[in-house]
Amino acid sequence: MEITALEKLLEHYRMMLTIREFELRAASLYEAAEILGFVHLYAGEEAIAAGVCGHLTEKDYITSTHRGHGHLIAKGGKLRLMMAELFGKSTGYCGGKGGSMHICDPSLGILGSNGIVGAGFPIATGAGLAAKTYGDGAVSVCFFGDAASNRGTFHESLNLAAVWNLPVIYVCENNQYGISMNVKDAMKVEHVADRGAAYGIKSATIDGNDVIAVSEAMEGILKDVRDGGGPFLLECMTWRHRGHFEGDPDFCNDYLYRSKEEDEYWLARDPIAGLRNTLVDEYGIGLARLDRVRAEILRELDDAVEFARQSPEPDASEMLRGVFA
Ligand SMILES: Cc1ncc(C[n+]2csc(CCOP(=O)(O)OP(=O)(O)O)c2C)c(N)n1
Ligand SMILES: [Mg+2]
Repeated sequence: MEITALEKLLEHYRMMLTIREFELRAASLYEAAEILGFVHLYAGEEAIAAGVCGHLTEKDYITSTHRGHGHLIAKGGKLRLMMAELFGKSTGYCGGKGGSMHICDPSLGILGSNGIVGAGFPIATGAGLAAKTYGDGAVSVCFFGDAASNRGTFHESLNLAAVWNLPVIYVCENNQYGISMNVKDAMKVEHVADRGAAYGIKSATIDGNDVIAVSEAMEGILKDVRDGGGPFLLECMTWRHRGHFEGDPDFCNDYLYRSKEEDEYWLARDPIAGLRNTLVDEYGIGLARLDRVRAEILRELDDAVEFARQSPEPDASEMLRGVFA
């Protein structure tokens, strides 16, 4: 059955809000010390994960980053298992040994988040090589940040993907900062997408806070890549709403490295508020209906948190399992 444009937008809305509410819940649980370790939140960048993953199937691969919750949820990651992993519980995706930055689920094509910046490039490129070798029509998507494009793995991977004509889409989430460093201080070209030309890779820069723009761009790119057109570098301009990590003193209106002006400029372009306005103004969707969506999401999150709280800690005997030396 053909899915209508409105149904698609409502799906995007539900997905983006699920990610946002998951992140806000994670933030408060972190503050309450129920979640430990490093947590980097994706709030503000939801349109990219939703717009990109909305077109992928389970046989397609993604690699994610340290800011990965949104990618995983959009690719079908289970909230209960994700939350339990954040809690470090044995029922989590990695048995509680990975935490926020190492969740993976190969059965969903999620080849892993990664605490090592730029580590996803060779993994996604290898998955693209596998897909091409098997001829199974799968595509590999590599999410990465602006700062990660300064790593050698970016350049080596894009070059190989171009030379081997691999079905890989490199999706840059340009939130304009690598921790506290502005992208302008870290690279001389204006856009990460400019770097595609050096390797003979098609590229584009789009508004990463507009889920419709991301989804439309992705639709065309995916068709071309699946038809054997080779890799693509898609740069999505965006903004993280919170600090680099939970506990970053820049957050809470301290503006230690980002200015109040740029923060306000981007907060006014919140991807979820933008889509909400479109749904209400252009499609006549009532606010009550959107509120019901939110209430359902919050109930799902309550369930995930309760599941995580009730789950047992990993047994000490688990400590060395899966460790290679
Ligand atoms: C190889 C490596 N170098 C440095 C770090 C420390 N580090 C963690 S996140 C980060 C910045 C990443 O910025 P970007 O790629 O733009 O992603 P964002 O955090 O903005 O989403 C750095 C330098 C790391 N984890 N791995
Ligand atoms: Mg960045």
